[in-house]
Amino acid sequence: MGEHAAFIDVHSPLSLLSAVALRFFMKRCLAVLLLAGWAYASPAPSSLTASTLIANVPGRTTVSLDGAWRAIVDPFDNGRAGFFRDEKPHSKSDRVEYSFDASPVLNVPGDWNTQREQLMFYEGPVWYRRLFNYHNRADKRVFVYFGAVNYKATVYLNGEKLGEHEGGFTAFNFEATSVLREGENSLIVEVNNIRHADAVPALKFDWWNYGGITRDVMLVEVPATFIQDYWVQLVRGSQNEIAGWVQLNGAQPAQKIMLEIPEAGVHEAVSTDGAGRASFHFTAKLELWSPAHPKLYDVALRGGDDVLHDQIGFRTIEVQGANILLNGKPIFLRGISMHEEAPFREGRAFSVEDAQTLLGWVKDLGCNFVRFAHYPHNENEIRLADRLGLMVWSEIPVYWDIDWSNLATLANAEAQLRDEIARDHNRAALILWSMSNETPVKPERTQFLKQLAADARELDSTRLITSALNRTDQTGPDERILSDPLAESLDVVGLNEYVGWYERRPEDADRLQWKLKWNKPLIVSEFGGGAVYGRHGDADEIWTEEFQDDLYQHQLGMVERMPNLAGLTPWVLMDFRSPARMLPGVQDYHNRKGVVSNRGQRKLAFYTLQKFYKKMAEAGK
Ligand code: GCB
Repeated sequence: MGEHAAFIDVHSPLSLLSAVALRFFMKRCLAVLLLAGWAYASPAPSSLTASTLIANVPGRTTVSLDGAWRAIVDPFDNGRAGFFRDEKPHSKSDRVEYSFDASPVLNVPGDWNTQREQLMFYEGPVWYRRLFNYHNRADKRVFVYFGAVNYKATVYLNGEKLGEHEGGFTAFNFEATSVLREGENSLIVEVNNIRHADAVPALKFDWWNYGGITRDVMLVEVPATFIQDYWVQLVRGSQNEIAGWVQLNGAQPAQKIMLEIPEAGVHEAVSTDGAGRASFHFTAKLELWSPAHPKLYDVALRGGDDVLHDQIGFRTIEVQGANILLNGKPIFLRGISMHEEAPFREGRAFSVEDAQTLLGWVKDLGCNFVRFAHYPHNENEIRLADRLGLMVWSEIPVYWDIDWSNLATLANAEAQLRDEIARDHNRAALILWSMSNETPVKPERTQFLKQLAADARELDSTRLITSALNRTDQTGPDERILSDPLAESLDVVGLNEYVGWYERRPEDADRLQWKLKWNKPLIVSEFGGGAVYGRHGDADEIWTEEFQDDLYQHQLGMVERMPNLAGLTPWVLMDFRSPARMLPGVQDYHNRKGVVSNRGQRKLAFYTLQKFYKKMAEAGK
């Protein structure tokens, strides 16, 4: 008997009753679901609310809470009964069955998987505690800010719950002002990385499910009324008109705000309304940001007691037929896909040094573009891309199959998209928001993704919308058409294809002809094959560098012939950990499609791609 059948013993009268009750209950559920499905089929309900994220934390007064946190691994989730109280026995007869003080530490930022061998495969709750001293300052408000926690975080300060956050790759903050104590404070976070069918991503994905507080944690100190967010960008299509807004948060929402870009002679005064909001629109003579000239301006915003500086670049990004135009001129995106995986030590990448190494390799390849797969990456990476002149594709983890008909899942994806945009909307490097990766074509999925695309356009009218698609139709033995109906809602079409790896032979790429149903720019957002660094053999011997290199040579010949090709981001910069890649001696739980190994060694395909990009750059692409 299967283990599931053991749950209901239909021979006992009580169980029979419960089985009938269960069936009745399931019928009711089905009716509710059908109704919900009907409601869902009519205009998709957007659950977008304003983001509460504080923008530009690197430009604010912060106190770092990084470092060693006490951590209790709690596989049965017993801690919910009260770990957040951080109790200690008051007498020698007191029974308290946990102790943060006596528990070992985990470093923050950092995933737990690579910090303790026993936790490599762990999925479940871990309770983190950080004690810190704080001295209250009059007129200041304080927020606890998390760069990212995978996947769910429940945050408590001094025994009080501050809030919950879902989504492993977006930043969030909770106000702590009224809960902070003079002197010692106890911050406790329950982190749970368990996978759920209705989550984003859902149950299966091809990367390690690193758990933990994976990015920086800090206290952000702001004045009683402060500048929460602002938008300072060129109007789409214009090279000298800046339009945007500023949003205050606090009891004195109506203020005079100064927006200054001293180097461009900009000194604009605006007044916020009763909701703390002001819009502006003015002209300025600017040096435009581009890969060849990644110019950033110091932008200062002053309002009430708040003064904030940011480094912002100005550029336009548009499409015209099959072309992507940067600053009004067609540009070819010479890119590579990458995970947020740490070079050399493995685990989640988080630091400035990680970003410098990874993006250094991207630059060495001759790229002007990078795809941050498959979720929003840390702020260090995007800020460095701004400085290095690398254009960026950023995506949310709507990956493979998820629970498309579930409204809560849609709300979750929308919140992740909103917060991704909230953090990065002033970065010149960011040119493309991607809604999804390799999602199966069906009506409920297309409706879900169209809703996300509409949200992204509502939140950001200046950037381009894309998605990595992979459904193609055969129109002849060597002819394919990309016909996913989602493409209709995109500015730029992404295509993942694995000719020579998951299907056919590498040399078949020489004969394949591709067609696109829409006259839109196409980015080949993935192709590739696996190779173990240092393994050599003939070009037809799988897992060798020669095999991967040969595949790249055939692929590059093919993609060059593709209609509307505006860029490519082969899969992938560096080998990365994945639970789905088990072959001993070859994969050992790593996806080996990197052109660089996880030890930083360059495979043959690295040089082939580098040569191709050099040729493209010389041809003015
Ligand atoms: C894909 C996915 C990517 C995988 C890759 C692979 O299509 O988008 O996440 O890692 O293929 O290696 O199979």
